[in-house]
Amino acid sequence: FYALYMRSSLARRVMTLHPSPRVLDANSSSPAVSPERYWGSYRPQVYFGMKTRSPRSVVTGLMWMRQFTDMDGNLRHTCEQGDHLQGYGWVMHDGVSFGVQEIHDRDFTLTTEFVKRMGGDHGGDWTWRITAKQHSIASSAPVISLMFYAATDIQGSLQAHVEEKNRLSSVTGTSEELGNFKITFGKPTAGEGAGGKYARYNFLQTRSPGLDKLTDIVKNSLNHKFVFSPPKGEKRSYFAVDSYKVTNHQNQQKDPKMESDFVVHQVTVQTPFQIEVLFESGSFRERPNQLVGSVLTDELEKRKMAFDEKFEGTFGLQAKGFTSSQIEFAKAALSNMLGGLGYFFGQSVVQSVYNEHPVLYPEGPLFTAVPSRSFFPRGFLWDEGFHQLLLNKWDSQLTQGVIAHWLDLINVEGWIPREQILDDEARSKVPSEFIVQHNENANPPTLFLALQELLEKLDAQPESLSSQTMLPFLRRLYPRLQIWFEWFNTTQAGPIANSYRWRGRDKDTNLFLNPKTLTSGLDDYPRASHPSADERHVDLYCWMTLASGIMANVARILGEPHQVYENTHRTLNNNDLLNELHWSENLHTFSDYGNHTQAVSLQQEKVFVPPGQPRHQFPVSRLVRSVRRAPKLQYVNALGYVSLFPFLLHILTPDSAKMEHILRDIRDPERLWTPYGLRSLSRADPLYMKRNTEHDAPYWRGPIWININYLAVRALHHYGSIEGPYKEKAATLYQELRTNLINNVYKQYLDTGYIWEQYSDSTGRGQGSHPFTGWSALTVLIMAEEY
Ligand code: 6A9
Repeated sequence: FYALYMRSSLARRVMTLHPSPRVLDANSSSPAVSPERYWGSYRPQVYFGMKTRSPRSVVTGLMWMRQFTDMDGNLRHTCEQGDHLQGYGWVMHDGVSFGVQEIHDRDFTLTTEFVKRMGGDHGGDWTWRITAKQHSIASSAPVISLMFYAATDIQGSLQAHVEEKNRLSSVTGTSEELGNFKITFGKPTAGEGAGGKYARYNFLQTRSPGLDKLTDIVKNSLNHKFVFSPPKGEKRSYFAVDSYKVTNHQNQQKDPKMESDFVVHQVTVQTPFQIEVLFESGSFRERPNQLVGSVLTDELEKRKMAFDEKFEGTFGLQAKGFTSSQIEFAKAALSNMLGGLGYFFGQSVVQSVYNEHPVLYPEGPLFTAVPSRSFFPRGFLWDEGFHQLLLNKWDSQLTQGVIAHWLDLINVEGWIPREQILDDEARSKVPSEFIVQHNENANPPTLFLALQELLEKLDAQPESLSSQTMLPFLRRLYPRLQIWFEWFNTTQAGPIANSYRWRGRDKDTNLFLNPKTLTSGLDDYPRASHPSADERHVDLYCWMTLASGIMANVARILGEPHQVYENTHRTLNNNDLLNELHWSENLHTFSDYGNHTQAVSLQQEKVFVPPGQPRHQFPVSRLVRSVRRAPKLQYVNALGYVSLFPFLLHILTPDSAKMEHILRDIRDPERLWTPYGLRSLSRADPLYMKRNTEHDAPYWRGPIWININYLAVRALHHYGSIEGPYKEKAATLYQELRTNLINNVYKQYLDTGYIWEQYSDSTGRGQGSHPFTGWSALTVLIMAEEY
């Protein structure tokens, strides 16, 4: 019985939150405490939508489709690479009160703007303005249907108000957190001040089983029977929302979610046109006027000017002589990260060795930026530390809020799930095998980089507003930081004193050229060929060196005992220990250590599928790993990002003779140097640009990643400005690498309309998911030379 009891209590630990008081009060996101940040574009996964920072918020959004085209399925809603848009994203966004986005569809551009206005007790009002223009005057102007919608998510209700047959003029509604509100749909005009336009209207009012189903509901309701018949134009039938039948199946289940209201207002009109949608909060009683038309235009102008001013004040790109086009690019990069902030609420699916099956983590909110609105519109732990390096320059309060949300997700063990897949919308984008998060798995604690920035700001501007909130913030954060640090320090400890090892490497070694280490963030970067408990990883060693140093600083600032952290930091920061554990004298580089052989390759192999499975009588061919020479304990011969970590995180002393090798490898085109930035793995490495499996293309085995390049430029700047024998060399490389990175990311943006997940080391071309305005947006900091 005792054993059983122990087992079940151990099994609960993974899903038990840490008991220390939360950093964020329960009402910290409420409209009473934080009205300015209540409404926002916190739905990064849709092209245009808003919600409030509250659980199960009422959401609003936009879908659109072009009429009279052969193109089937051109309904746009969630950001999808498959839509093949020529580019989309925020060109201005202040993270709080307004944003301007441009969406370039095939032959027209939609500009989506929003402006908020404070008043009342529920986060105030806002207005949207959608402006549509065709690309080329040569062809006939496209007819477009905009579908504005509002949807509840289990709680709250919506009522549609229809006038003139099919035109939905407004939606009124009420919900727990918003009280009463009204959404009014303006009629399309040819532009501000211009007259009305011929338009057709349709609407849909139905129930939805969940926010992840909205696209399907609209698709299934489309009917081609409606006629578009402008005064002087051709009569043509067009697609519109009509009716959506709740299926019996759904009815029988009595799904509480079927209580959710979903209302769609469709306007079909020819470009050019402009439409406004006005949200008014019931508790906002004394508004001077409505936020529409010229009032809206004036308000937008004011916000744009304020944005431009703050941007220049923060990053100084004009003063540095960048062209206006380069500055536009940088504004778009920042704005996209701000516009990519999401508010997610729900539960992770987690598992420990004590759980036979995955279990649900407690429900909770996460306010976070996301790496990519199309492909990964959710929170990733180590990405977030990089995001906050940029966002902190713009708005430290925001950074504090985001860090607080992440640390409030920590469990009693001190573990934070790496990838946050919290609600149905998020889950709908992830294959099931990737959903479960395991509690032995880490991810680099980059939030310490962000904290380092915050501490520097506290030091430099002790009087600023953010510094005033900093001490209480740090005080509440501290117990959680302690247990987080402790979790790394114990669960990721290495085989010998003061060494560290990433857990959670791929287990099935004969299927991969090199078993992956997803937890390190560098996925397929080559590590020891045979994962074992004998491994030690140099990047993790360096992360722990950084983390212990920041822990010591925070403890000191708070007047808490800091000796233990300081000792750890002093030990790890000692270059003798670093060299002893990780310098390979043969290879002249810092390196992982483990059970390793270089003599591996993927070979075609004919295998018979076991009897009983389909096709078992036929041999199938698959790739398996062949190992030509047995592995042995040794340094892992790979030269690339991992080798650079002692330099990247400023652990090397400026007079270290290792600097010589590092700077040489960096500048060597046969190794890491390219005209577009530093490649992730040396060109001379045996695994350079090698696939890991049939289906796994090289990822961190050559391509250029901006997060690590940011750290590299930052390190060159650091070593180039402190005394030491390599000062000059570092300063020269700094200029070169900085220029290459800026030029390429900017050029690719001009060429393709996007900022990308990574860049080809042979052509500089953007590749992988896009838009990727997570860490690739750090280019702004490289331009601004803010490190
Ligand atoms: C797969 C597929 C629609 C991989 O930027 C997020 C992470 C980084 O943290 C990590 O360092 N990316 C990098 O190596 C993307 C990870 C995406 C995993 C989800 C699901 C979705 O298909």
